[in-house]
Amino acid sequence: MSNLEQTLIVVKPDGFKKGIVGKIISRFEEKGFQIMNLKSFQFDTDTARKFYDAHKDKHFFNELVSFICSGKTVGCILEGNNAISTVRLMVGNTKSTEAQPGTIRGDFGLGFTDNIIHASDSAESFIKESKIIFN
Ligand code: FUP
Repeated sequence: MSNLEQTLIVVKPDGFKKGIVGKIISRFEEKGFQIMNLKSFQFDTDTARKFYDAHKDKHFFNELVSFICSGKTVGCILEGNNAISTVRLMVGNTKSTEAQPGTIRGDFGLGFTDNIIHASDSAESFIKESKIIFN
């Protein structure tokens, strides 16, 4: 049984600066996901605060907002079977140092706030986040 879903990924400024946008998106294509929308852009503070609204009361909120605004990013809507949970598996643990080799965070970085990629964690997050990025 297939469970067709869409999800959003954002390659963060560290991933963009490293020049691995193509490699990251390739992994999702090779897995079988289709690219439904793709956009290169830079967050402004207001948009970033909305995007990370779920974390607004956390001690790391300002650092998170300032990091995501620090350079260009690429947003991408992916579609495929179980997209939300499968893409999260491919992304790996939030702390890159603890992310399994073979995952994107496990293979491409060592950071925590600067952990290469964001991926929606639920259907509700996907709707909210994709509206913010793709209007
Ligand atoms: P994830 O869903 O894996 O991206 O992680 P979370 O939603 O838990 O966290 C959102 C972002 O906040 C992550 F990219 C990492 C960052 N973060 C910090 O910078 N410090 C913390 O203590 C926790 C999370």
